[in-house]
Amino acid sequence: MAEVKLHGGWASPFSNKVVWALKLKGIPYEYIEEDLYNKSASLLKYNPVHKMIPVLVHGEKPVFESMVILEYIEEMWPHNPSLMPSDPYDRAQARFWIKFAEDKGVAVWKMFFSTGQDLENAMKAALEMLQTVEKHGPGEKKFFNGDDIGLANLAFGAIAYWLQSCVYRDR
Ligand SMILES: N[C@@H](CCC(=O)N[C@@H](CS)C(=O)NCC(=O)O)C(=O)O
Repeated sequence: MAEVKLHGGWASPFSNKVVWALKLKGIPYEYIEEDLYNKSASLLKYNPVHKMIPVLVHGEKPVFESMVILEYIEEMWPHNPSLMPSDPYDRAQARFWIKFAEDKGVAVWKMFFSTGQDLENAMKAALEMLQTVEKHGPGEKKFFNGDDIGLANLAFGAIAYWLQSCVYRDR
């Protein structure tokens, strides 16, 4: 198997999503912790467009954008376990919730960096997002994919990662 490397950052939920997918599938990889104030030459070489983590390098081929990386991992190593349902309708549902997490999860991040009315708005949006998942999400199912963990869970896992960090805000 071509060598797999991940340029990431411990605090980044985007980076952790990729770590979780690689671990779930048991794919061996080399992890390179990036200092975002002093990015490595490799990171700048592999992600010249956004210069951001995470970047997965498979062989010498870089893949960036966390959800694009997760889809790449799923397509490259589809088994052990599969992280997308096999049924096309269920796949569409999973993709909907992934997009929802991507679009709405940012409200949680905004709670870190805003004050006053902006903070109020971010808190309201974050609460609405969580209530929507509670009302329309997996419900009694264990995971979005039913009994099996999937990419939608990893997308929301990143939000949970932010939320646990929010606990420390202003302490
Ligand atoms: N949409 C991107 C977001 C990645 C992102 O925001 N990465 C941050 C760390 S959490 C980063 O590399 N920031 C460095 C910078 O902006 O220069 C993804 O999903 O991968």
